[in-house]
Amino acid sequence: MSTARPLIIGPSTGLKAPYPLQMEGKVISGFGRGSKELGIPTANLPIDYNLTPWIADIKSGVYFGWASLRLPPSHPNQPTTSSDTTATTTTAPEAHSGFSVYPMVMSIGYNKFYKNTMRSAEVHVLHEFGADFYGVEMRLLITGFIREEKDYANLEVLIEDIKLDCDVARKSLDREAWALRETGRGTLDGSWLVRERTEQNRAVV
Ligand code: ADP
Ligand code: RBF
Ligand code: MG
Repeated sequence: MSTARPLIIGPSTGLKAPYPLQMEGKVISGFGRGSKELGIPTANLPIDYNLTPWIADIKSGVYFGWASLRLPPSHPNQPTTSSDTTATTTTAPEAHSGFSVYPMVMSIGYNKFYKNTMRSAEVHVLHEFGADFYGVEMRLLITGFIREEKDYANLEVLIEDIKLDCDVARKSLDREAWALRETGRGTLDGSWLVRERTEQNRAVV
């Protein structure tokens, strides 16, 4: 058993500095360790120290927040072409950029359990998808830190801890000051997640 830890992170009044942190990129292949088979697929993002300088200084561990995905029309979960109403209700009606918003939990670190030598950023989106979304644009609004990265005696206890992280993320985000204004359920500004194009993209076009 893992030791008891709080199910809610952060004050009910809202995020604390330095949050929110933003990150974006296209989903890449990870280590192929079969996270999916474990029931915890993680969408990996490249770490770019130029675009997100803060990532060099941030401590390794588990973070939570909101993710947006620009799923192609062919994807079964694309809100405008499918019967997936969950995504539609969490997306701003005025957001026509094609991004859908979901809660997420993520790991930034070396995966002590696997003794990686390179830092990775991997996101478990708290939603069931009908198909993979490799190559898709993902944006993250990181709202807080859950816990430090740990080593584990075996895979079972790692998975148990990750499931608890998912509960913590869901519960913590399910408060007015932490839920997105774009979902109609909160006051947190998530406009960056769904907007058409970021300043960074604009600069390279
Ligand atoms: P990899 O080692 O390539 O990252 P994973 O087993 O971690 O493989 O699976 C990750 C892939 O699964 C993601 O890139 C994405 O395409 C897909 N996927 C499906 N559902 C989810 C989800 N809820 N969260 C994250 N990725 C998901
Ligand atoms: N790996 C670790 O070695 N230690 C951890 O504490 C750890 N925590 C994680 C928490 C979350 C929410 C997620 C999504 C992943 C975490 N990982 C951790 C990474 C995990 O090892 C990785 O997803 C597996 O390698 C499965 O491929
Ligand atoms: Mg992965």
